[in-house]
Amino acid sequence: MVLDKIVSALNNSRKIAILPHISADGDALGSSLALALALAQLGKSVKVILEEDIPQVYNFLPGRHMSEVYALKETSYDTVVALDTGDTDRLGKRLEIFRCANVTINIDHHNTNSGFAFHNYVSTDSSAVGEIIFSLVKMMGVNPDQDISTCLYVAIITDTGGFRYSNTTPLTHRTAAELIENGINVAGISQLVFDSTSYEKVRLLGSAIQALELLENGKVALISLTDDMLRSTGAKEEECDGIVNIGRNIRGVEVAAMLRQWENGEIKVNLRSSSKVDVSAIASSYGGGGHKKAAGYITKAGLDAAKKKLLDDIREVL
Ligand SMILES: [Mn+2]
Repeated sequence: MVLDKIVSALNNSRKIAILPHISADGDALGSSLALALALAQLGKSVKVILEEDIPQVYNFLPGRHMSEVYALKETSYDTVVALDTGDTDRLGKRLEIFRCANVTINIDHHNTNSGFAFHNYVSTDSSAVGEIIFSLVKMMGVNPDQDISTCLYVAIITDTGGFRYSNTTPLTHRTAAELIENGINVAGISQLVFDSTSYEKVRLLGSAIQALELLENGKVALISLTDDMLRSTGAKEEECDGIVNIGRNIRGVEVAAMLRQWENGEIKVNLRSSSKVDVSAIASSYGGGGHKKAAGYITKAGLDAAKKKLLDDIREVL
């Protein structure tokens, strides 16, 4: 089985790099830090290498001292593990580290995963990569302590929206139950992850709601976030995270989209589906990817053109 091979590959490595995807979210970060903490217990030299700083909301995660932002310094690792990463584009500049490793491992749950490593374990039934890492850590012979459990719990609650999304399974709850048995602070973690917002983000939410367009007889909700909106509210880029859900939560909406125009002109598109529409198929047609109900892509088209093309794509599948 692939996971057994991954365990022996990790056992045979001395120096390991763990790479979560760019714009790392709770699952990518929590899984990466949990695996790093477990490997450190086995005496491995291990680092989590990030594309950007850890978003403020995750600044409480245990094991964050084992992470650093990639600075093109070091590329020599025996083994590199990509987590929650659908394809090599999602590694950004760190693709260099990946390319230079002797052994490469890809552990993921996106149905669009391209199988880009030597060892590929892609479990689309897993709610979060954190759920996979929980099994892996135990297979490695490490007992998840409170720190590892906290990281994995964050991974799972963020990818399931607090056990609300359709990816939540009996195993998700069983895993969470074991993590709680390991002594984590459920209320404390939930508050930090879900119920703690900066004033600037609240202001950004206000302008996002103002900008929301309801189209196709209320079946499509679209939000465009401009630099101007970020500047005037003082919100940070990372605080755009989750804003797409405002549209998705409107009764009758089947597909919600958030278009975020970056300074370099590129547009990041986040898609959510609350119906049978498979948004990962739309994202894949632009070279992006994700899950059936949550996906994304980046396009170089202008904002108006990107919007028009996306609406055409959605209309076709509605
Ligand atoms: Mn994930």
